[in-house]
Amino acid sequence: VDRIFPKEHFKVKYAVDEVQYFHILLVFVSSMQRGQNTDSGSISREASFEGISSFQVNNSLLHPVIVECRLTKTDMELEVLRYTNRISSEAHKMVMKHIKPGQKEYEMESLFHHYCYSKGGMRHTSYTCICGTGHNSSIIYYGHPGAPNDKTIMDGDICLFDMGGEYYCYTSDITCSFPANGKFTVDQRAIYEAVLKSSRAVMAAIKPGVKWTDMHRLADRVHLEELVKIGILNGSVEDMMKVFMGSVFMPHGLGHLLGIDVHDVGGYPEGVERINEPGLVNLLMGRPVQERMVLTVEPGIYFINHLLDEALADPKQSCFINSQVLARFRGFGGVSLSAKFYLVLLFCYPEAVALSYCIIVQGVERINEPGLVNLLMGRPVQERMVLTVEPGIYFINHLLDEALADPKQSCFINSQVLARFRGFGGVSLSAKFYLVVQYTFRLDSKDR
Ligand SMILES: [Mn+2]
Repeated sequence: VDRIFPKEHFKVKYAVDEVQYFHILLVFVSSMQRGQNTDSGSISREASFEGISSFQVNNSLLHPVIVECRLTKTDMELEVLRYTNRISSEAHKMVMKHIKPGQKEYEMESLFHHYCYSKGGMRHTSYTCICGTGHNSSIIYYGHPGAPNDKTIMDGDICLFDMGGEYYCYTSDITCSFPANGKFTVDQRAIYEAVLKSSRAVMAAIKPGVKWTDMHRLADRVHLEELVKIGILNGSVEDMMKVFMGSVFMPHGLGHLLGIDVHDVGGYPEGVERINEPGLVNLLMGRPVQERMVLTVEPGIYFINHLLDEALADPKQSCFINSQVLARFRGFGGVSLSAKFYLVLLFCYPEAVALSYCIIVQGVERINEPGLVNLLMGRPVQERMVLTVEPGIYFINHLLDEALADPKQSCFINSQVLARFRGFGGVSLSAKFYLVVQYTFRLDSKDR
């Protein structure tokens, strides 16, 4: 840190009533909180610091209040969310322009990141990019470390790219489906049109007061009607709804709250129960739609082998399936489209984790003097250790000020010459250094 800003600076920047430096926090904070995320089930990390045990702590009071604050957005929050969505949309378009069969899925992920960061200053994405092509587009959370977008994109593949950039914690979540070679097959177009239709039906029906669960069912209904037209299903859509046919093709929820988290909090406050039926059980929000909520509308139709097999094995569902036509869609993948929805249209506690990399082995004490106290290794150098050598000289204002204020140090300083170096910055160089069996190798400069 070059400058330690006064408290007033943070008061204005974060619009808060009270600011305290960390070392004062101990005597300042009187209550902390924790709470459960209704989506992940995780318990939020509780604030803690040395000495917290000497305070009376209520750790349940604040959570529901913060959740409600995050549920509906202020005008300024909406502005940031519009920004993240605009840049992410442009990034998706850029990816579409550059895709060619023969490339790897991760090249598309990388392009998306590059656009978001270079054009939008968005260093992070809201979640791991999902770049499913071909059959991978039916894998709902494809792209995770076990399936890291590493397939070669083939001619004829349908792509389902679900990616969103994040700006100052504010997220976006955009899904596009399109053919890799730029030309829909007849079947791809039919499924795409079916999903587009459900998306539009929901967008037309959504308004303050409607139940989000009803919107999910509406999307299911449109999908089933369209799948009948395509010939994959036959019979009464009403009867299909009774046996949850919709969830065979859209196992996830229609959409979710969006904000400081991509699956934002507040979907199931106390008193709102999750509906325990296929599909709907995965809906991340169960409450009525309100003004200033931000929701994603992202219906999809997927051909997921194990779900299709289950449906075919269940007489209550298989009676609606035309298995010959369905066979044509095995391996098809999936199509999903998302539209962001603001009804007209908190607090950000990013988990700032201070990592301390102290390698302290039993018996090796850290030397408690300025500079040396920050040395990350205190033991003698040994063979086969790998160490960096990275000295630097920096002109850090508050450190220089401290030195000038301390007679023991200031007596050595030529303050006139030093003044010239204020604002200079710093210089550091690093060399990697190995001690291998008594020999010291200094790497060539090209290897630095
Ligand atoms: Mn989503």
